[in-house]
Amino acid sequence: MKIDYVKTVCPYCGCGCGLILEVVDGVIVKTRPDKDHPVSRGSLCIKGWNAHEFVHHPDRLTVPLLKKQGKFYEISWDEAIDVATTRLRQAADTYGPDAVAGLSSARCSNEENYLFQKLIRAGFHTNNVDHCARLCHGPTAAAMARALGSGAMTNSIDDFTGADLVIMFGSNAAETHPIIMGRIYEACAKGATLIVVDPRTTEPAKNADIHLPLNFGSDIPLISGMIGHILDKGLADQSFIDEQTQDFEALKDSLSEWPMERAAKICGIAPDMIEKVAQLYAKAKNACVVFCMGITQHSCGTANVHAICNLAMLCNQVGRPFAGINPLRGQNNVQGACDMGALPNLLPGYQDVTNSDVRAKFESVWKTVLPQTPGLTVTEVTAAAGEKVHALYIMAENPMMSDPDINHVRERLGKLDFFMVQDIFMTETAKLADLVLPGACFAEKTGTFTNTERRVQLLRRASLPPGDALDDFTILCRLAKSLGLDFNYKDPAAVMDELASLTPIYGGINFERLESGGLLWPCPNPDHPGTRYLHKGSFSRGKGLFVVPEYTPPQEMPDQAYPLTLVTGRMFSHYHTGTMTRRSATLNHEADKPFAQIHPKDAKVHGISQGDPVRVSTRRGSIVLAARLTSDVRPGSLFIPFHFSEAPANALTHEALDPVSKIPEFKACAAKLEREKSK
Ligand SMILES: Nc1nc2c(c(=O)[nH]1)N[C@H]1C(S)=C(S)[C@@H](COP(=O)(O)OP(=O)(O)OC[C@H]3O[C@@H](n4cnc5c(=O)[nH]c(N)nc54)[C@H](O)[C@@H]3O)O[C@H]1N2
Ligand SMILES: Nc1nc2c(c(=O)[nH]1)N[C@H]1C(S)=C(S)[C@@H](COP(=O)(O)OP(=O)(O)OC[C@H]3O[C@@H](n4cnc5c(=O)[nH]c(N)nc54)[C@H](O)[C@@H]3O)O[C@H]1N2
Ligand code: SF4
Ligand SMILES: [Mo]
Repeated sequence: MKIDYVKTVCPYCGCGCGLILEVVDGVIVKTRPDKDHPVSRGSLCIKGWNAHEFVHHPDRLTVPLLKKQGKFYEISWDEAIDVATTRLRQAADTYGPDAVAGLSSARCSNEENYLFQKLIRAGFHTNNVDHCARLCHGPTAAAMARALGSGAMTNSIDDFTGADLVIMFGSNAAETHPIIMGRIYEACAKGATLIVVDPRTTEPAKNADIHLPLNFGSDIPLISGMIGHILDKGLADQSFIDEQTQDFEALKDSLSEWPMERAAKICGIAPDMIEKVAQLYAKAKNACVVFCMGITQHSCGTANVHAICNLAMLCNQVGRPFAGINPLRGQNNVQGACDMGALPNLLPGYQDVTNSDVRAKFESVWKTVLPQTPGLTVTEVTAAAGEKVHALYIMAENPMMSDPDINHVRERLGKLDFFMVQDIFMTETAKLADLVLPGACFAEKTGTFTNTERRVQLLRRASLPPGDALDDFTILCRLAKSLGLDFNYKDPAAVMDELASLTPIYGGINFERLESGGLLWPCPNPDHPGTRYLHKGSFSRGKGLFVVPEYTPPQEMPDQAYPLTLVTGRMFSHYHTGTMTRRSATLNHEADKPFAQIHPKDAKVHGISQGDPVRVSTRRGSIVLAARLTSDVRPGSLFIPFHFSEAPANALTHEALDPVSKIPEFKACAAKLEREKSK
């Protein structure tokens, strides 16, 4: 019997915890925490403790599959690569380069993301490449890059422990970033004040010093009320504003629109409470803002993030250890997928595709001519299926569960000439594909992930992929070579060397340096120790930019026919579209059925008791699930996690988009509730 212990990184959330996989004769039998890991320090959440459970699941895809007359047939890799090459080329030859689009993945490694966007850009001369960050922190990237010069967390995870005040907007980190929540509680134990802004009474809200249960989508009125009060009381840091920022006057002028009574009325929080929180934030020695999907997944998501940046700059609570603006990045490698340029307007390292010097640099190394106009976003790609886009390649995303209004998505994907999906399971999306390629999971590959604090970390292979499945790096190299590209990389380390040579923020990173705990970018050269916090002394863009946020309420408000507000989101033991966690016996045991959180008052109106089957409907669709009565949701609202394919929340959501970042409004639409009659 051979036993190995392999150190690697958790495949779920952006905390990026360290795992030790115990491997007996090639089979992973256990996951343990890594006590030496700088982020998780010997802890893990329930998903991390059970991260191995889906790996050897019998449902894993093991052979390439080709659909003929509606049925899948097993084929060889040679044939699969041949079909992919021919059909993708055919679409480009018939309709032009932009007829091809690719969705890359925040679940895959940096090296795989780098290769994916290079394959799409160099192979087809289109910038139609994007990934799920669009559905997540797209507004953060747009607003923080504009206001500060970088869309990343300005602090590192350890910084939370030194803050005097933490204010969390729309983040349920106890369930979604549990190890980071632990650090925030560590600060509280040392006396820090915790303020939670969330319409629901989440676990962080229950443990907070102050919970502001604001109305849905009303963060701009709340923050505007706070900013007005801070100015009235002379608590703004005027010398910081004068020296380090610009356009403050415009923001100041815009406040005439937000007298306290109006702000308070729209957000539903009493004026004295808004004033109290404003004073606490402005007077704190070091305050960290944390925010997540409650801020971004709105049709005014980008404006919401601008409001947060304004507040922090006004009070000089950014650019120091323990003080800053911190979007908690969701997926294990969503920071990395963005860093790698899996985005339609940016090449690796946030270098603009429209800049000819930037293109020239990549063209000389990639030996190609790059397209200069930005491509389509995730939400635009599906909308253009069958019109502008005729062939689509998805690596490790499951839009038939994660995009808004999936009935519409299904219809559109059906219009493609050619659709290929590379996944580890036969997902709801893969079922619609013409060609399905079996990839390998985190435990079966080497490479790097970049966590939410910009920490680049090594993944190490613990077991082999099942059957004929191949790791995504190998699949991408085979496909690229077949397309005539020069993808002769010896291994993922060689990809990192190329990307580091072209991407200044990763310039000093290589696999050897990552052996001991990882490096936080920017890390521009091989002697650089990495960067703990951003915007030291001045903002990355020069002066911090105040931008007046335009407030727009949610696009679909409750009315007579659909009187409730539906909020969708997450729960502790499951992850996203459930492909992995719902195949983990332990995690599924925690929650094996879809449910809706309903306030007892609303339940009473409809004669609903705990556990009853209920039907939730919107103008898009309708699902049946169990009632979970709780006063954690406000009367007049419902909360449904989107992890359950038997009652997919995205059958209900709508496609209202934030005009700047194109993120859908997952956090609010109008719904109705009925008790489902027993059959
Ligand atoms: N267990 C688990 N962890 C995960 C994930 C998972 O699927 N499962 N996914 C990962 C990913 S990719 C992401 S992006 C993160 C997301 O992590 P979070 O953003 O923390 O999770 P959500 O449940 O989407 O939403 C957070 C909160 O926003 C609140 N909210 C809704 N509307 C508003 C509003 O108008 N204003 C304010 N202030 N708050 C509002 C909701 O009530 C909810 O409690 O989690 C990551 N971690
Ligand atoms: N209603 C509603 N919808 C939402 C949200 C919400 O709050 N509410 N949140 C949105 C957010 S923030 C996000 S980030 C998205 C997430 O949306 P998705 O990215 O579509 O969701 P995942 O389930 O993470 O899908 C990842 C896929 O990759 C596969 N996979 C995992 N690892 C590997 C690998 O190494 N190789 C390969 N080839 N495949 C792999 C998994 O099996 C899975 O099918 O959902 C969005 N959708
Ligand atoms: S907190 Fe996130 S990274 Fe850490 S073990 Fe849990 S899911 Fe994995
Ligand atoms: Mo996300």
